[in-house]
Amino acid sequence: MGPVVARVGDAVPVDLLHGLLEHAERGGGPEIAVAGESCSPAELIDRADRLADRLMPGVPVAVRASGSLDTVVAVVAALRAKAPLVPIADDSGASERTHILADSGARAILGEHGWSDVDLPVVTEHSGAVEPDDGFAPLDASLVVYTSGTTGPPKGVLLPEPSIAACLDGLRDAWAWTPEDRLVHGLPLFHVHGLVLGVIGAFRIGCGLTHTGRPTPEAYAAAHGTLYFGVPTVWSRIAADPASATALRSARLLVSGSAPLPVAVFERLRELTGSAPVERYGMTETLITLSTRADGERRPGSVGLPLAGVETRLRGDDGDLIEPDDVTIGALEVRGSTVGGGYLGRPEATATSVTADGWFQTGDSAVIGEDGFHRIVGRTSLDVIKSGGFKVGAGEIEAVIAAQPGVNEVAVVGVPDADLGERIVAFVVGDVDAGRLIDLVAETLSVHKRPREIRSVDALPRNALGKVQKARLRES
Ligand code: MCA
Ligand code: AMP
Repeated sequence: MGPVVARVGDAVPVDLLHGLLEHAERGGGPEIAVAGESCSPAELIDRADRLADRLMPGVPVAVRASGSLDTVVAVVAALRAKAPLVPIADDSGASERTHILADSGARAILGEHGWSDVDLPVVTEHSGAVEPDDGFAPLDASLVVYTSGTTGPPKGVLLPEPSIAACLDGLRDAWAWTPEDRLVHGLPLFHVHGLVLGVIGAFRIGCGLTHTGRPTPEAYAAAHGTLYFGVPTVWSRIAADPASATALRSARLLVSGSAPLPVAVFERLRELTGSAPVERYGMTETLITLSTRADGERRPGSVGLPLAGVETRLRGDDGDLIEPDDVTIGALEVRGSTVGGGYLGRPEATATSVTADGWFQTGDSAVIGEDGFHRIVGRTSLDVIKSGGFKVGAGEIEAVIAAQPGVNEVAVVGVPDADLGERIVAFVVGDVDAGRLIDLVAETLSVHKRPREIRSVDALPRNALGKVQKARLRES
């Protein structure tokens, strides 16, 4: 498969890999460096196309998404072959990956994965192939990204090419993102932030990319980029390390997202790096919808304005829409070209996620100013936890812990935490070994979903109807 380069002005969307393909065709272009390994755009396309030739359009394949060049090759290969890619967390436990592989219908895994419990065919650059399959309805999505909800196991979100293209083009505009940039981050490649913005974004724009491996302050400082992405936990660790933070003074733009950036971290970063960070907001289901702009005001505590092609509105508790007044809190609804294709195989969940007139209900509470700036003020459900920028459903963890002998009752909440934003805490009634329970969640779901703390309690606080009062647990 040779590089086929769509040109600006062709029917939208041009290839998601537009910028990378242009470099590969011409030769040269910026280095792609991932956790210490590097290659040129042409070398990357060459490797990816060897793998892509073994895949089939519309037939989903999975990858164990680690922060490695092999994962980036798999991402590019799947996009080249138009095979929907299902990224699976590198630190996933057995039950979570079994669920995702079965639910997504992935036919193969790209690259050697080292998971002894997984027996799907393996396709590499040099061996294996996805076989034609009679009667299979091809999936129309570039990615299927799994995300937690309030209850049940994670759901697969279909992300078609036009939604991804619209999101990245909106960000290009908001952040004045150009091929002259060098993007630096160390985010996981199994979520939208690191994968869509942090890899496909760089390749659509055609800028250089350094993935640092673990996103430590020292690694960010050593990378010499112009554009940096991080979750608030990463930024707060950088803000607490003045030597690393001041090394970012030469960067053009520092971008935070995936969870609220504390105002104190925003101010400290501005002081140490000489520039105020840009904050943007999004969801796996809608991709990025709001951002402050490189050429506009960067207001602490604000996620700015809708991207091109996106509209927002607020709905009050009484069901009526709220006029932007900078004060009244409402449930945030969004619609527009970045919104994805719904949940794979879950028509009911897809239908209930949108209003009758087609707006996606984010589950976040927000305030909108008369100037159009948005502030995210919380979530409508305490059963969705954001820890280190990872979204975790309380119900997933409760189900694992409740099944253990000795556990009579359990409730999981996100407790405010200076480093992680929220720290996952399980309140357990019963006779349990706390360390064992933590390990069990890590081995069953994923390491990043493990509770950081187990608190033994005599009883869970309940209201008159018998419902656990999670707000009281959160404050206890
Ligand atoms: C600790 N470890 C364990 C256990 N405890 N391993 C097994 N069992 C245990 N019980 C190991 C871990 O594997 C890891 O090993 C090491 O201890 C440290 O882990 P941890 O403490 O969890 O890491 P951390 O330093 O607290 O992580 C902070 C982080 C991380 C790096 C900021 O939270 C992170 O990468 N967050 C990014 C989340 C993100 O990208 N979200 C985007 C989704 P080792 O050292 O070997 O690894 S949101 C999204 O996409 C939307 C669209 C949006 O808006 O962006
Ligand atoms: P995910 O489902 O993992 O894509 O996470 C999406 C959720 O992350 C949103 O619904 C918000 O709750 C949260 N989020 C993302 N960006 C921000 C931000 N800048 N400020 C506050 N919350 C955010």
